Amino acid sequence: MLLWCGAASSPAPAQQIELPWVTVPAGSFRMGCVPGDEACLGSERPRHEVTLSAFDLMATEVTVAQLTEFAAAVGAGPPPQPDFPQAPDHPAVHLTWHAAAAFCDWAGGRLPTEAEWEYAARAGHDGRLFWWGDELTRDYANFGDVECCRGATGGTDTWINTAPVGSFPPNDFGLHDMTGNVWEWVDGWITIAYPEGPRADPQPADDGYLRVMRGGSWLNFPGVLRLSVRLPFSADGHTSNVGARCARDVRDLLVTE
Ligand SMILES: [Ca+2]
Ligand SMILES: [Ca+2]
Repeated sequence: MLLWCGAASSPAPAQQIELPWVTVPAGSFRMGCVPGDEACLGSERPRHEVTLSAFDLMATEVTVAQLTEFAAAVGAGPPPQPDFPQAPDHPAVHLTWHAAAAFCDWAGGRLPTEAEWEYAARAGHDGRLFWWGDELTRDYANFGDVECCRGATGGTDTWINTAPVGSFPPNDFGLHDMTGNVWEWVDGWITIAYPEGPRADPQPADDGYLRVMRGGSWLNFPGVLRLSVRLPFSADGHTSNVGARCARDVRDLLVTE
């Protein structure tokens, strides 16, 4: 099956799998580089107002255990392994965009839009480089050495490679590892810049050349861990620091009188 190395159609209908869904509340935020961010790139501009409806997002990255269950259910064969050991509660890696999208589809969800991802990652803290403040710290995230590109440890971060998901405190929406551990695929394609002006529930570009990953990883130096960073990457690319997290539309609430 081509699932692990290239494009594949949705392999099976949605299955019953227990995923740690969190409902992200509706709200507005400022998307893009925060003021004073000297590392800001053109693709992160202009900073603009975005209003979003509520949606569900996984509290953690997709795990090795979850991906293994998916692979077995759809007969995809074992997922690619990195060259370091991973326990079942570590984040799945070596996911192509297509494999990530197929997993989320199978699980009854979808990949988050970039706006959903950044809104969820900021968790109500506009104007900061990270949800907890402006300083990247190993008390909140698993990331790499200051010199590109190798893993590093310190403080709460005792992992050279991937850490078990949820090893660090959640943000104020209850989401773990939005910064660091593994990059996370989002829906849509990279653009050279954001459109001007406020937007409501923006849908991603539906055509393009490269897909987008967000959040940085265990391998990356601090500059690319900033919440506004958009990393372009081939949809067929897969490396040992690329994973995913699924979103889904909020289920209709049962209304009672
Ligand atoms: Ca580390
Ligand atoms: Ca992550």
